[in-house]
Amino acid sequence: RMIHHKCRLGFYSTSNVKRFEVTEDKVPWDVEYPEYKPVEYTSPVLKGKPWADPEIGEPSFKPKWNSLDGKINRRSFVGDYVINEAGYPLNPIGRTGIAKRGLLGRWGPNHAADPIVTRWKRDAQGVIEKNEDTKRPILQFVAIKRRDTGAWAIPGGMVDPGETVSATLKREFMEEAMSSLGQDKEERNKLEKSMKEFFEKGDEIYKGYVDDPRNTDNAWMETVALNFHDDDHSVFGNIMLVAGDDASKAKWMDIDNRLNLYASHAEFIRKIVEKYGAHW
Ligand code: RP5
Ligand code: MG
Ligand code: MG
Repeated sequence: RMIHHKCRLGFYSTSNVKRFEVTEDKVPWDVEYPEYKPVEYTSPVLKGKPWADPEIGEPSFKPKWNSLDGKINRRSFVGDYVINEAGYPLNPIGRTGIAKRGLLGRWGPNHAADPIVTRWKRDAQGVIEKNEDTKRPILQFVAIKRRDTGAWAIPGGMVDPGETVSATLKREFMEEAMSSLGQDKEERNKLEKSMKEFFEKGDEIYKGYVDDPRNTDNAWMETVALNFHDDDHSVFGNIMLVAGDDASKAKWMDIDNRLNLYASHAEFIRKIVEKYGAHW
């Protein structure tokens, strides 16, 4: 049974709202917890945002839970989620200490996509570098530093209504890690084309719930994470990573067991390490 950690402890992400304490054993909804009084919190930033749902109970708001609601995907990868008596969807993993939406725009699942772009670490001669202890080759991935929490992360983002996951993967990667301006049109087109090809063939690494610090009892993150491997540096060899949008830095980060990343991103990376037998 999955349990969440980063959306259960201390203060709600980038706020001064303290979560109601939920110990690990009290996470599942089927464990009785009569004293449970989650703090209600919806960030004021959601007000009037076209990408955010209206309040539950607003007469015009008739969400189709657990289904494709027009262009909005309200299905969960975890399975059908429960709607409580008051009409609020319940986090499929369990209690978080916060009720309402927090910073998340959608009630229920908020769908994201995470592009994990990897390559082998090579020295100046192009020889793949191995770790001295494990003798295994070292993988690198494109990491960005998030502006909201300052944590290093995969350059992922939300799937827009009606958008395909593959379009989100490429768009978010280019926005957050390749925002170099001042290129001429021809160069820009060439780059677009090469990225389009590169992001066509990925390997699905994870699909499901994310232990995101923004999760609440009624809204949570889910993602599809795909790995795109530039084996011989032929795609990214000449491309400079430039942070943009909600990222303040972008770089190739060496992968090992000290990785400390946003949400459950290190778990996704770990799966890629296993796939390639790389150093950890
Ligand atoms: C995480 O939040 C996902 O794994 C994805 O990386 C990210 C999407 O949210 P934003 O980057 O758009 O804030 O849960
Ligand atoms: Mg983004
Ligand atoms: Mg993002």
